[in-house]
Amino acid sequence: MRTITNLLLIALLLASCNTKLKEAAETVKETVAEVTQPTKEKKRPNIVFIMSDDHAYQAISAYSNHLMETPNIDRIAKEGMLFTNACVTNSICAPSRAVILTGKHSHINGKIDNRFPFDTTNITFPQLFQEAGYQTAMFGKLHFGNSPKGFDEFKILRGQGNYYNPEFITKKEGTVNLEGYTTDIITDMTLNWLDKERKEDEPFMLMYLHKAPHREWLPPERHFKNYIKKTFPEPETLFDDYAGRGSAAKEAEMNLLTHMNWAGDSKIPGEVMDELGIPETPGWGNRPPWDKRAREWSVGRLTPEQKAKWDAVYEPMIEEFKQNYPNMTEKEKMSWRYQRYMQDYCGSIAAVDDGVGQVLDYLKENGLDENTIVVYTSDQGFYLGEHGWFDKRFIYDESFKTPLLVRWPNVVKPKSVNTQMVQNLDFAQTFLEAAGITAPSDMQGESLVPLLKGQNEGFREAVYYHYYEYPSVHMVKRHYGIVTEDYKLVHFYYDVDEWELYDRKKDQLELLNVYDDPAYATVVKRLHAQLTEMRVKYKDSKRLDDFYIKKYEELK
Ligand code: SGN
Ligand code: CA
Repeated sequence: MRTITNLLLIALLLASCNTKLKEAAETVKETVAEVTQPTKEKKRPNIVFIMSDDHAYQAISAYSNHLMETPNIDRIAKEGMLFTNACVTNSICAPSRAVILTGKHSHINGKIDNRFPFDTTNITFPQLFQEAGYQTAMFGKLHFGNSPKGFDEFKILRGQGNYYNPEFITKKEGTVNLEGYTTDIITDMTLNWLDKERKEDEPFMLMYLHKAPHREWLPPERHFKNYIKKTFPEPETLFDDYAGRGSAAKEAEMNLLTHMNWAGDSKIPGEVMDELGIPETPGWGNRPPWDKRAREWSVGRLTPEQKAKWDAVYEPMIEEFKQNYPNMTEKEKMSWRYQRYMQDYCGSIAAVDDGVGQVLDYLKENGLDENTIVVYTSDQGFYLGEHGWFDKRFIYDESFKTPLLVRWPNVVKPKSVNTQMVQNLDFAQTFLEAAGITAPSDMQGESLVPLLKGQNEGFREAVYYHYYEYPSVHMVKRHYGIVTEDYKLVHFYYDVDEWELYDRKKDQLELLNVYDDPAYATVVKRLHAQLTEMRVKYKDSKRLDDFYIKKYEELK
C-alpha cells in the first residue's frame, strides 16, 4: 500500500506541473491497477539464439557494408537493437560457448581453451529452461567434446565439423552422415524442428549454431560463383609491421602471407604448389605443416558432383594464379591472399544470411515472431586482414568484439543502437530474466533486459578478459586485461611479462602501446587498481593462472 501512496504522491507532484495533469492521472490509474490486481499471466517468450563461428562484425552490413550485404541478419537490427560494443571474455570457440552456457568466466567454468574438457557438473542455462517447462533444442556446432545437457533434442557437428557432407552426433539416432552443404543442413534441421517437432502450447528455447564462417571457408555453389569475382577494400593495417607493440603481436602466427595455408585456405591444390615451388606453410611453432592435408579434409570431401561444380569455378582462378605467381612481389602476394580469403569468407557468410532469412520468415509466417526473442551473435570476432591477420584470440578489438543483434518485439525499440560494454557472459542471465526464471546467484554476468528496454543507467563501465591457449596454433600468448570505454590495459604472461596500454579514443587501430609513456602514468596506475579489483570480483588470481598452466602442461 505504501508503494501505491508514494506513486500517487509522485504522480500528483508531476501533475502540479499543469499540462502533464491528464497524463499523470492515467499513469496513476494504470500503475494502481498493476499493483492491486494480479496481471493477466504474460505468455513466456520463445528464444531463438543464432550463433555463427568466427563471424566478424566487419562482415555484417548492419555494422558496415564495405565488405558485403547481409540483408537478413540486418533485419534483426532493423526491427530490434544493434550492440556496437559487445565483446567476449576469452576469444576462442569452445571457451566462448562455455561462458555463454554457464554465465561464468572461463577460469570458473573450467573450459579455458579448446582442449580442456568441459566439466559437465556446471549448471547451464538450457538446463534451467528445460526444468522450467521450456522445450529446448540445439542444431549445429557446439565443439565441446561432450553432448549438451538440458536439451530435448540436439544434432551437433562432430568436433569442428565440415562444410560439406557433415557428420552429426544426434540425441535420438546416434551418429549420422549427411550429404549436402552444412550451413543449409543446419537451417533445414532447425526449420524441421520448428515445424514438425515443436509443441505449439509450450514456449521454446532454440539454439541454431552455424559452423560457417570458420576456417577453411567453403561457400556453397550459389555463392562461390559470385563471390570469387569480387574485389574487397584492403584494411588500413594489412601491412602492419607491429612496431608499436610488444612481442605478442610480433610473434603471433596469424599472418595472411606467412601463416595461412595455400592448399586449404587459399584453395591452391598441392600439385600446383609443387609445380610453382611454393613450400607448405609450417605448422604452429614449426610443427609439421598441415597445409596440403587441410585441402584433403575440406575440398577433398566433396562428392564428384559437388567437385565438378567447384572446379568449374575454382579452376580458372587457379590457372590465372599459375600465370601470375612467378612475377608477384611479396606485397602482391599478400593482396592476392587477402582477396582470396575474403571471397570465400564472405561467400560462406552469405549462406548463413540465407538461413537466418528462412528462420525469420518461418517465425513471421507462423505467427511466432511477436513473442520470440531472436539473437544473432558469433562465438567471437575475427581478423579480416587487419594487422595482416586472420584468426582471433587477442584482446585487440577485431577479435575481442563480437556482433550482437537482438529482436524482441514490444520490448526493444526497432532500429535502436546500444553502445554499452556487454559481454557473452551476460547472455545466460538475460535469457533467464526474459523467461522469468531465477538465475543462480553465482552467475557472473549482468542481465541485458534493462538495456533492451532502453535503460542503460548504472550498467558496468569496464570488462574483464582472459585468454589461455598458448603455446598452441597461432601462438597468441596468454594474457588478461581490463577494457574501459577509453583504455585497454593488458598483461601478457607465461613466457613473457609485458604490459600494454592502448588509448582507445586516440588510437582506434591499436597501433601504439603507451604503457611506458609518462603522459599516461596516472591512467596506468588507475587501471592497475581497477584490474586488481576486477580479478578479485570475478575470483581470478595468479594462483589460478599457475594452476591452469600446470594443467595445460599435463594435457600435452
Ligand atoms: C583450427 C584452425 C585454427 C583455429 C582453431 C580454433 N586450424 O585449429 O585456425 O584457430 O581451429 O578455432 S585449421 O587449419 O584446422 O582449420 S575455433 O573456432 O574452434 O576456436
Ligand atoms: Ca570460433
